[in-house]
Amino acid sequence: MAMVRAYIGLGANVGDAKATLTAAVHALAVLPGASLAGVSRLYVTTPVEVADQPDFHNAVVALNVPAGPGGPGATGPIALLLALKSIERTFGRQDRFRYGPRELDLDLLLFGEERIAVERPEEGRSPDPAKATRLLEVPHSEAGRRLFVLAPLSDLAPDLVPPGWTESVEQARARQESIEGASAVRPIARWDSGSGAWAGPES
Ligand code: PH2
Ligand code: MG
Ligand code: MG
Repeated sequence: MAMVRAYIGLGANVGDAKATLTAAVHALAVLPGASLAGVSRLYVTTPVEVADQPDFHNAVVALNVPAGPGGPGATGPIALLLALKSIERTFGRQDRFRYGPRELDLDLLLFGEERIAVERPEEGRSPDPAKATRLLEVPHSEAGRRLFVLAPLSDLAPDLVPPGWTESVEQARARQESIEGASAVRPIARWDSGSGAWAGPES
């Protein structure tokens, strides 16, 4: 089976975010056919879009997954998206307003070299009608403008030029850092693959 490298953005700011993201890494690693290819540092980040909410914990995971095809028993990007939504629900994700606090957010950032813009399948939609019909876009439409995505992604793939981008991840990170300021994302721990956890000064 052909494999593809996917990158998934992880975020949380409700409950024990570090414990949640650690458990989410393990949930991703055991998805059918998937294998863990890398875990970024763990960051504490200043909230964007909606400023009046607790700081987030953010990270990025690299996952090798079956390339496809779709259809029943599917693999591929839509199947992965649905698996991410299912993990979010398992971790008690409540539906709140867009950009608001969340127990766990798993965003499909990149799926190999694929550029995708499709309607979300029924099961992947939000019950909120305002966002239910939003397209699934890969690369994630906002990834290039968010330091909380670019910094951890650059830990794993600094030289990668995602499909449709005109710069590398590290170039985008540096540009976005000059806009948001370096203090917007604070690395607090490195992933230790031996123990399967982030190990940092405070842990
Ligand atoms: N997610 C959002 C909105 N704002 N801010 C930070 N720092 N980190 C996030 O993961 C985040 C956010 C909606 O997905
Ligand atoms: Mg998100
Ligand atoms: Mg999301």
